Amino acid sequence: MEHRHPFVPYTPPRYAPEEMVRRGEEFHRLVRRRRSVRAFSAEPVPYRCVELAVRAAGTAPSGAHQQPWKFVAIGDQETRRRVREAAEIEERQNYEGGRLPPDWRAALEPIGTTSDKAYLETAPWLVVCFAEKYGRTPEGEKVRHYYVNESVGIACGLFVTALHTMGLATLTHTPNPMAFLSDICHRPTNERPYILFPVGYAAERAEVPDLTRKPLSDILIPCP
Ligand code: IYR
Repeated sequence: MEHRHPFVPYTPPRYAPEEMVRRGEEFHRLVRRRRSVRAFSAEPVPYRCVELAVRAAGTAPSGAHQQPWKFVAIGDQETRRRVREAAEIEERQNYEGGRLPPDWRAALEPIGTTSDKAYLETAPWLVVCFAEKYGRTPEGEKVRHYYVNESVGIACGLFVTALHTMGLATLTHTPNPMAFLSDICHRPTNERPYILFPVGYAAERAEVPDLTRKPLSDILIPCP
């Protein structure tokens, strides 16, 4: 038997053209100030803020509305220490053990990353996003998921933006490989670690590389 959702009216707000532009400019002014941060303050952050960021992430569009994401919030100091330890074991292989291919190393050179991942212990929260490669029916049958990467990527974009709007900092960290996160977070095999986010306030004297963003003309192309 085919199941269809009932359809309900949808009436998003409409704004006058000047107001549309004003709102767009205001949002851009907000998001342009976001930076990936690698130096965090140890100051506690209310769990409520993590909740709100995950709520925002959960509004993302997803393939067949399957919402194939799961966010695990780690606040406990000892667990954060274990994550740091495991991540650094992998990263030492990458940076010092020669596992990073030379072109990848060269691409990272300008941002100055190393195998030291102290921020994984300093930030008061680690939030691990898992992507559900497939789902399960209540009877335990596998359910195929569609566009998992696209869906979870958009959810993570909303997560990052929600944190930024609250004045919090994060970093999209993808320790490679990151299977250890499944063990530490006790996640089942249908869930693949996707991004590890340290969440907190930027350290008082945090510095970020002086990067510039591509001009609009490089990223918006009128179709010829
Ligand atoms: N996962 C490593 C390497 C790394 C890769 C990319 I692409 C970056 O933008 C930054 C780092 C690390 O976290 O150091």
